[in-house]
Amino acid sequence: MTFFDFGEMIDSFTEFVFFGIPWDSLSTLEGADSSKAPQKIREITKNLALTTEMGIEIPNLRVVDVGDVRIDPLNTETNIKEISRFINSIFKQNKNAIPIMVGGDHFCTYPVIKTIEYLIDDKDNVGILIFDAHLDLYDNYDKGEYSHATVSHRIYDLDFISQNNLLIVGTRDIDIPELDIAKNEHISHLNAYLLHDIGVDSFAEKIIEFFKKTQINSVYVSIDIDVLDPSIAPGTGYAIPGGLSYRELWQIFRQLTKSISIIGFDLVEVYPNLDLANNVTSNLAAKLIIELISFISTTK
Ligand SMILES: [Mn+2]
Repeated sequence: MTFFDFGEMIDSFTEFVFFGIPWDSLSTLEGADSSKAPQKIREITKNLALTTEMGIEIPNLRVVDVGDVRIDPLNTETNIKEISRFINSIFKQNKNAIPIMVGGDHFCTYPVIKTIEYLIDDKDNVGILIFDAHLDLYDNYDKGEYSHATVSHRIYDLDFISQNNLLIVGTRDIDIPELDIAKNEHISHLNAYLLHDIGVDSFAEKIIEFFKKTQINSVYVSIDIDVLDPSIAPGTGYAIPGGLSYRELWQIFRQLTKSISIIGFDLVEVYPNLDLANNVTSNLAAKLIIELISFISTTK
């Protein structure tokens, strides 16, 4: 029994559907493997207590774990199709389900958002909020147009995405070509240092204001674990100093869910083989997921 499978199968009462994408082929790191993260993060929940920080009983949250998408490490196009088929089948069983994906490298986010684009009715009111140390805005990287370093650019290229509904938060490791793209296209990002300048409540307010000013009431959230400080999340590919604390991200989630509805989210870039022996990063990931589920559930 893990945190994510207290429901047996998807039915009309299911609120959240949890699944893994064990796909790590489009990372630029050698010798690090995020494909083991979905299973690791499930396992780690067996050691955690059964209430959230606010005292919500986790077994009462209506989450169903439907397993992992079947991945062919060598075939990007096949995987994109398979991910789409997998998500379509979730929505066929319950069209109001909130999908929760655990990667895999950050590229896994792209096929999820691309599929959701076709499944939501009211695209004009939906935005994308990415938590990441990086912009991931390269148009091409060494593996071509599909890479974990190009994922934000591919998302930006989707028809329903523009500079008005895409926000990247927690950035602090930006390359010159990416910064040029962000400037030329007017893509907004909130650097991590700003949080320390203005405090977490104002920082969360800035995120909410960004979406509210274009009448966006629903967002899909993508969390690259490297948005957090590597001192608390060492099991990731690029350990960039100056990241958010667990408490800061938790507080942002708490504030955000009071004003904006979250239609799906993912957590990517956990590399269990780079983690410490006590699995601190997977533990953090499991905790963030369950706390965010409970914030979404109690504000609906
Ligand atoms: Mn990143």
